[in-house]
Amino acid sequence: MSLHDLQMKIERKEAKLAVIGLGYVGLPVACQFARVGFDVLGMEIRAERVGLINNGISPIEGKEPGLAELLNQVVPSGKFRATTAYQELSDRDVILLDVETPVDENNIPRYEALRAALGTLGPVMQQGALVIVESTIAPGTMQSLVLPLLEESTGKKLNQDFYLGNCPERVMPGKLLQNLRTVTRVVGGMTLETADTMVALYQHVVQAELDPTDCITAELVKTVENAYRDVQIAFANEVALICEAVGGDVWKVRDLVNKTPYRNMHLPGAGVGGHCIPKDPWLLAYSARMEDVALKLIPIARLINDGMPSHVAHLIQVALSKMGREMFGARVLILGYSYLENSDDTRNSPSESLVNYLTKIGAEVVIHDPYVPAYQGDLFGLAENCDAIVLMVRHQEYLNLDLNLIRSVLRTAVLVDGRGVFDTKEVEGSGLLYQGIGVGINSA
Ligand code: SAJ
Repeated sequence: MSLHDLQMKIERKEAKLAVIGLGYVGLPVACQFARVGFDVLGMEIRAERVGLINNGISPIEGKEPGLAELLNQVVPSGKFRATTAYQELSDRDVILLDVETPVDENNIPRYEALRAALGTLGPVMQQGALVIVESTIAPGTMQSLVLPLLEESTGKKLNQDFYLGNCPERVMPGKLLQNLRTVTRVVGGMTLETADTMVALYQHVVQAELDPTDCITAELVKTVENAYRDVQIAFANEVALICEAVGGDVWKVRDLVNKTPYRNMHLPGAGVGGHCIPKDPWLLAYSARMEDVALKLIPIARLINDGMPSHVAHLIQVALSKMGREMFGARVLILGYSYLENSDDTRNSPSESLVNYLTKIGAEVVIHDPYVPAYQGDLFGLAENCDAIVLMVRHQEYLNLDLNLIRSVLRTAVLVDGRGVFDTKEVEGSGLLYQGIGVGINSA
């Protein structure tokens, strides 16, 4: 099939789609295309996940508005079904890859899932199919890994027997369906004609701008947009450390700096977690390293942000010592275990790092998080006989805490604020000692 014929089929929604990888990206993507009328086959290696999905049950944890309901529409309608059998890909016109692309402890990309998907797709892929990688990958991966693997596993030639592109996902847990609909997409094709055909596909589900370009640009845009955010957060964190040292208040400083035109100082805090920001800068840095470009800013920003949980541990130690207590044997209540406010997602959570630090130095840790089932206990009950309460995530439930009640149940009256949630004077007024990210002693 020619690219033109494929584009016609796509425009008529007659093209048969497949999504490989039914995780927090692939599943909503599959549902969105099925919702607008495409025949979508979901490919997933976890059989239990396939079973749940084919019974209209979403395996995605957490609140994803509309996803469970949408799944319950598209499965009974026959527009979407999941399978573990790769052979069923043989009649698919367009195949989207939404598999994990993590980095390892040395910050090297791990493409096992991507290689496996391409290796099993190859032998069954039909003539004239379009393959689109939506996973976030290091710039250059389409050319250096995806293309050769596909040509090898299919025995076919690019732009003669199949077409190839990269359209990085831009989803955020808690807003998966909304982001897929409303966030612009960079649509990278191995040829501009391929990019145009991809635009014809995404136009059916994306109500925002679609920017056709080449693959290297698409790979760069996704990793750069997240490295940009990471560096911005690291700058805010470094300013917070300065403010602590010189007796400033970073939250006031930030508000006033951002009144200056063209400034957008980000929020300092107890750390940077999640599935994107901690990983994508390393994907970008990997490509630079492969070309012997020595980076400084992007790696050091990662180290600054990864250092924030241990800085919170330091603030706890400082506060406890002011109250004549050691960290060893102290009982510390952590407020918030997810990586993001009002979310149950705990991936790469800064709180997990803090808990490890505190446990290592002999403190006893108690955790509360209204969104994470394992930690949904009674906050005030948990605070009893604690020597410090530490705010790590600005969940809405914590924004108006009864500080007097907290004071009355704590054994030692220490509050450590990792996200600039509390007013220092209010905290001190309730008899608690305040210690917080970016707030110097004199300014407290
Ligand atoms: N954080 C700060 N200071 C800030 C912003 C965030 O410390 O100023 C921390 C958060 O507490 C969290 C981590 O960084 O631990 C990540 O927060 P995030 O708001 O970036 O949320 P993510 O990780 O879900 O980021 C995703 C990204 N989207 C994609 O990769 C497609 C990111 O590019 C988006 O900017 C973000 O969602 C969003 O806000 O939409």
